[in-house]
This record gives sequence, C-alpha cells and structure tokens, in this order.
Amino acid sequence: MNFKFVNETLTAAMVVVSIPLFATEVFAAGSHSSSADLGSPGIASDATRTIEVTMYDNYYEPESLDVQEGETVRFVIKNEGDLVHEFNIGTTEGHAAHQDEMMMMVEHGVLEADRINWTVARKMQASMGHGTHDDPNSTLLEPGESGEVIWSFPVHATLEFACNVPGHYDAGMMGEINLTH
Ligand SMILES: [Cu+2]
Repeated sequence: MNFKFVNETLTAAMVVVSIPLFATEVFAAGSHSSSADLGSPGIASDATRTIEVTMYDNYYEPESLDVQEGETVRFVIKNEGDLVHEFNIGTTEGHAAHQDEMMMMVEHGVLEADRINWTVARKMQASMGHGTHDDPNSTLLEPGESGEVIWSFPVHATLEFACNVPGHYDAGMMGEINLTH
C-alpha cells in the first residue's frame, strides 16, 4: 500500500462520512426537529393554569403530568428532599445528554449532593460559558427551595420531566408528560 493509495482511501472515507452528516442537517431543518418538538419558554400571562410539583429523594409528586396540546403551563416546583433535585422538561435523548453535563458539574464541584456551589458555578460559567444552569425548561433546586418553569407545549411531542442529577434519573426520578387533545 503506497502513500497515494492511503491518501485516496482516507479522502473517500471522509466523503462517505460527510454525506450522512449533511443529510441529517437537512432532515433536521426540514422537519423542525428538536427545539420545536420540545416547545418553548412561556410567559405567565399565557399560562392556563399552575401545576405544583414536589420533588423528593428520588421521585416526583405527581408521578406523571397531563397537559393539553399547545398549552402554556406554569409549574411551581418545590424540593422537599434532602438532596439537590431538578425539574427539567425534555426528550429522553435530551435528558441523557443533560446527564452528561451534570456529571461534569459534579466533577467541577459545582454540584454537591445537597447544595449548589454558586462560587464554582460562576467561575465555570465565566471560563466555559456554562455552569450556572439557567435553561428556561428547567429549575435546579437545593433542599427546601422553590422554583418556577413556565412552558409552552408543542402539539406533537414525546416529552418527559426528569431530574438529571447523576443517578437520579436511573433511580426513577422521571415522569411522562401526556399531551392530550
Ligand atoms: Cu434528583
């Protein structure tokens, strides 16, 4: 095998790889995928109702949520557990990706079992562009804290609410969001 052959093989391989990537991008743009399927941040005046969700170690009350298609809901979240918990609206895949991010927050010392280290969080935010965890589809709460998420749901989606603090999702801290007519 001479160098020229290797070089051509590599080039061919790169072309093969780049085609499916391009196809995926086109498909995503054409189908209004991830962000549209998730819904969007809502405003309080559009909310049809308030749903209270209480977080314990490691489960939610209620266990699942029924929401109308296209409804804007104000969620008031209370952490009654002894650990830090999160209420996060997303897809199964989105939650899995988010769990990796939160593992990084644990490794950087941002996230401790029962508290959020905001000093480290702000340093991480400044140096890496993320770390303070202020996505509009989620609230991350220390024991005893309350938070709010106002969310405008899409018409078609498969969504769940979940806690992505490492280990909590796998312990069962997630629930289905049933979109109804
Ligand atoms: Cu949790």
